[in-house]
Amino acid sequence: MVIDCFAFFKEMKNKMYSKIDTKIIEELGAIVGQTNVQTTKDILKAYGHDETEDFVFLPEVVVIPNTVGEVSKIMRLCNQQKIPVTPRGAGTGLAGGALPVCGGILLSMERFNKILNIDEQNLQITTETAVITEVLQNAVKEKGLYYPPDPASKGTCYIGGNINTNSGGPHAVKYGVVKDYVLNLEVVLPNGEVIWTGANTLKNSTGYNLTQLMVGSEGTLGIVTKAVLKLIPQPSQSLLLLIPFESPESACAAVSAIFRAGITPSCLEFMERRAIEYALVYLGDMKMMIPDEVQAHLLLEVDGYYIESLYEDCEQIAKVVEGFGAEEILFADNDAQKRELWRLRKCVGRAVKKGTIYKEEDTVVPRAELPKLLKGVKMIGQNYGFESVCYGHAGDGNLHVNIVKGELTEQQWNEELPKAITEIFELVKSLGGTISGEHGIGWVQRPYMPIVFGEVELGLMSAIKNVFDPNNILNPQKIF
Ligand code: 2HG
Ligand code: ZN
Repeated sequence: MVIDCFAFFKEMKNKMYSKIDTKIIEELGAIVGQTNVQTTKDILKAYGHDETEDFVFLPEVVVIPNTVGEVSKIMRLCNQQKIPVTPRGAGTGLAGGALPVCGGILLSMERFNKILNIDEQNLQITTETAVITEVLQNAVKEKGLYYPPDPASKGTCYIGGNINTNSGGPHAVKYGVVKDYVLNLEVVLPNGEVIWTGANTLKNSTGYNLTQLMVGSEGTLGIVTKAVLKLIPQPSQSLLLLIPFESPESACAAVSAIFRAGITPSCLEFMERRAIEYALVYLGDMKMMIPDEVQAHLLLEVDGYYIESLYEDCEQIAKVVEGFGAEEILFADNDAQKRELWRLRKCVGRAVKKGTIYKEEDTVVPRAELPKLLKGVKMIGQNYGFESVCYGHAGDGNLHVNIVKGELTEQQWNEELPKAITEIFELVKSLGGTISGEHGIGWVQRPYMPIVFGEVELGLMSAIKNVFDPNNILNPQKIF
């Protein structure tokens, strides 16, 4: 679905924003070099989407800067001329955060791709923000160090995008999410000012925390150009278990019991049967016999330094899950088996989306509420007649719900489904949860923010946006 711009945005744009004319194009070329200013339709389309459904919004121009000074000059120009700017990393976002919904400039950060320093004494890394997450992880692993946050898209996503959505991934359950590793950020503000938000310290109680305010701000408060991140020592051992259950709800109930037994897995993922079935079809080269009675699996990893204690943990876990009807546990104790199981888990999102019209929800609740959440999602699906495929980071209480259009009519999909999603989010809220655990709000989840925030809270967020970006030129129409 190629949307040049909704009529509403066009009308609003005419009111609020200036059109980009040849003079502006020349000024941009003078800043970044004419070859880094692109206006051909194929380029505009290539940069006009991320991984959110099939949305494509055409920017008026794609600009690819190479230095913080260039970003600063571009923002100063756009702030003066009231031109909207959408910053984009690798475009792996799942909530439309990088969609240029108001046209204007699509600012691609792809050339900010250098690791600047790995400080082995202080266990810190200073990096530009278009470094691929897995590239950064491998660079520090060579020095025996570990940067744990590992979104499923870690092989393509940029660290800058992870910072802007406060990403998580399977290892967050033991090691925390991106915000737990961000110490200091170099940021270009909408008016072109360049700031550093914090200090390269593990502790910091110095005024308001501008660093944490930037983390998760989805490119709406400033453009992150450099980051100083905390590292930890790399664990040397890990074991991976695939635990089958007859009942998805029992699998979810076992999750909090494992923690109450005193075990903190390094990963604890849930996959209902349909999720694995989609993944096996998508991969095509993996054989896995799932007995008919098995309707869900937990994929559980324990890691550390002493293999014996990991085997003891696994014995304890086996006892706990047995009480929830777990069947025979698969032990993956060699790297090849581990790689295969992670390959299966990490492709679920892509597998469900391939060839289906879908909507993706990133629900998160207190861990022990997962069984009620899952039951509620399935009931709402029955009421509205849609298939949902549920999987995700059960250890964090973070359940990804991929809703598949299937046989629904256009009318049901466009008018009834938002009501169903509202019911899912109201259930999440009633369980003490919220509407995004790691994917962010971006463009697609905006309508649901009032379910979890009142006018005062949303008013505070808008006021903060207004302090940073009074002309509303940076990533407009996101979050609110
Ligand atoms: C995951 O945990 C990702 O697999 C979702 O957060 C991936 O939807 C996707 O593509
Ligand atoms: Zn996820």
